[in-house]
Amino acid sequence: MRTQVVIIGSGPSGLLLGQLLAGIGVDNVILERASREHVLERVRAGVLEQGTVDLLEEMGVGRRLHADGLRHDGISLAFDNRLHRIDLAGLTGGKHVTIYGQTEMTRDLMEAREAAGLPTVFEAADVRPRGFDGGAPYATYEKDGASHRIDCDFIAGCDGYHGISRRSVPEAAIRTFERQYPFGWLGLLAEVPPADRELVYANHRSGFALCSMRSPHRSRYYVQVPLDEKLQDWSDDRFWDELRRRLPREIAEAVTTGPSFEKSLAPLRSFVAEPMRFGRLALVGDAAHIVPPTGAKGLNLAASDVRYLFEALRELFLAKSTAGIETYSAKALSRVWKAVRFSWWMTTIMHRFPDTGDFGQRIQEAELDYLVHSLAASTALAENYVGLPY
Ligand code: FAS
Ligand code: PHB
Repeated sequence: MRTQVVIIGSGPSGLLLGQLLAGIGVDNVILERASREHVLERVRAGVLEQGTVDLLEEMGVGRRLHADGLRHDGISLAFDNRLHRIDLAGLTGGKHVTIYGQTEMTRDLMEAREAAGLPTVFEAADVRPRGFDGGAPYATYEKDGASHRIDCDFIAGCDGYHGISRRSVPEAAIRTFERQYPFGWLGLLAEVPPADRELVYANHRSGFALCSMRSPHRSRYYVQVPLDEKLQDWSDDRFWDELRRRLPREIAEAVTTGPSFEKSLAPLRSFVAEPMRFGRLALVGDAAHIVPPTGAKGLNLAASDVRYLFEALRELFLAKSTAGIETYSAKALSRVWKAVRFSWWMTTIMHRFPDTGDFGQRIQEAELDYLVHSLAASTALAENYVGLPY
């Protein structure tokens, strides 16, 4: 079999890229390790930058997003039992974010791909990108007891942090940068109305908490937990008590509790692999970088990588020029590192670190006090949160 681009992974990166390439007549096949159902049931991100929304609209996949997405012009930071609103729109000349679950976005993209009759191989086992350091890349995989090969002109590694693409690059050709945080996030989804109109990020002596949402009837909450925490030790009641303990009274009293229908534990790390291209293989999204979800950047960074790689591949296939793919990595990394910095910074000021000490605690309190009372500091937070320009 032959195609122009093999895409490894059917998450947001792979689906966004596949849809854009098909739109300019570039054939592509997605090879996905998991089943269609498994990909669709994963609960992850919830905040879309305007650039990500624009991308979905450009590819004609914005109908449900417009109907169900919630426009948010601000967020609140909570500490010392007080709430401080950051006026995102007012501080950025009207920019905002849209609340729309990654699960819904993945469904929209998958249904659009299927409606266009574009091929995705689900439950493709042992996918391997090969020959990408030369001019004849191809991918192999196992399916239904048979081995398969797809020859192509380019391979997009959209297979996430645990994928095969980054691990297929010779160790000497890649450099990684990592910071692991000494805590994780325990997340819960419940069919209850949100505690506030907008998101609330709370810094409390017991730890960080986040009040988010998916719709006016579905709430998404997180609490910071130690790394060795066990999901089975967290009943719903324990979660609700701990969440409310960490919130200012006015928000805690507004929390509607109810049975959770999803609970998950995620470790937090910052990770970047450089470069993001190796011959005819490019790394995209979580395959190349991971950010702590505090700044709501992971999914949005995947979308900006896709935008850069799509422009590069359009040049390659339509203008027969390799200039775009040669600059893809530098362009993408410039924006990646700014988002990695912001996510690291927001994580350090909003979480309790075990080794902070008294001095560190006072510094964090001064940072927060300065942040919410300085126009310059609030503007810096706002312009990063809504998304820096591409
Ligand atoms: P993904 O990991 O989403 O997709 C990779 C795909 O490749 C998957 O479908 C996987 O099955 C497939 N795959 C993996 N290995 C393969 C192989 N060998 N062969 C074939 N296919 C393979 N971001 C935010 O902005 N806000 C959040 O709140 C947030 N919460 C998160 C919570 C969790 C638990 C996790 C893990 C991530 C979270 N993220 C969040 C980040 C997340 O949204 C990612 O940024 C986003 O999914 C990136 O999309 P992809 O790059 O497509 O990677
Ligand atoms: C979410 O709703 O899942 C969410 C929102 C904001 C974040 C992280 C996660 O910073």
